[in-house]
Amino acid sequence: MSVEELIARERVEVEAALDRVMPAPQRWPARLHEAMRYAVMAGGKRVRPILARLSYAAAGGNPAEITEAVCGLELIHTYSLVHDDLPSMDDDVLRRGRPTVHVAFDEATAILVGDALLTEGLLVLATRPGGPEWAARRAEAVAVVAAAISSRGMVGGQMADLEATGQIDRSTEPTADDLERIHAAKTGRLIRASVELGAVLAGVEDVTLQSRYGERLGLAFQVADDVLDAVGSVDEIGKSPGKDAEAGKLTFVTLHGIDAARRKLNELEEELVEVASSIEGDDGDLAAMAKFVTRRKS
Ligand code: GRG
Repeated sequence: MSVEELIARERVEVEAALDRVMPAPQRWPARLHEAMRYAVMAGGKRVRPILARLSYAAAGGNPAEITEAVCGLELIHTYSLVHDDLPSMDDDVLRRGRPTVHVAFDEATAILVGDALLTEGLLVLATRPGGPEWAARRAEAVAVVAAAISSRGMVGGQMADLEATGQIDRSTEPTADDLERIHAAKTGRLIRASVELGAVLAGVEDVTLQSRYGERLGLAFQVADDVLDAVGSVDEIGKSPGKDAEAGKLTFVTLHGIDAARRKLNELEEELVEVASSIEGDDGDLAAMAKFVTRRKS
């Protein structure tokens, strides 16, 4: 099976589970639930829940057991996108190929959609899979994901990114090291946590290799995003391209140039394929995902 077929099959499973775990759109207050669905059911790549399922399968589990639980990652990821698009942050009008939530609804609703998706995501992780035999793994799962999105992880990375861009007062000029640290926190931590989550839910005690794979994949994901912002079209990426350079943003491309960014992606791909091959039980799907991320066009 090609990686495209693998992802297409995975996405069907994840999207059906997302539909089951999300509150019904007509449920009170309907505006909020409609807007949450508008944000989530908009054709994202579903990379994070897919990674968690593949990592669970690599550890010997049947991924169907955890599909609803790992939808928590997608709800949390979507919250971060909705808030990132707000006028006070990136001020984006397009996401996943359609108007952002604050444009399609309004800003207050978009803030509440983000808040509600974050909460719902953690609730999903705290309650699924159901049953007392999963209690310890659920608790560990919530801890892994909450740490990843905390002020020391994703939210902290977003803060540092706003400072580095100069959108918020900064005292010193950002360096290449600052950039790697921001990428690792803002984008990398949730991707790393997704790979760790699959292993934690499968009862793996030492997740060092999964952490390494997730950490390098997170960096590759961000470098690929920087390349796409520089050379992608609106049809390919579903959002406005060229925004990084326009905003004077520090990215891998604005700092090192497009050729260095492409070289970095090749190096990361080689490293990822090697780490994936040493993750016990992996049948090549994690290596295929690494290639998908480093070569992605959307
Ligand atoms: C606002 C708390 C808060 C955090 C925002 C992740 C993030 C932090 C902002 C997103 C900004 C951004 C465009 C980062 C680049 C990498 C990235 C996370 C891209 C979007 O994720 P994809 O490509 O999107 O997985 P889809 O739509 O496929 O789910």
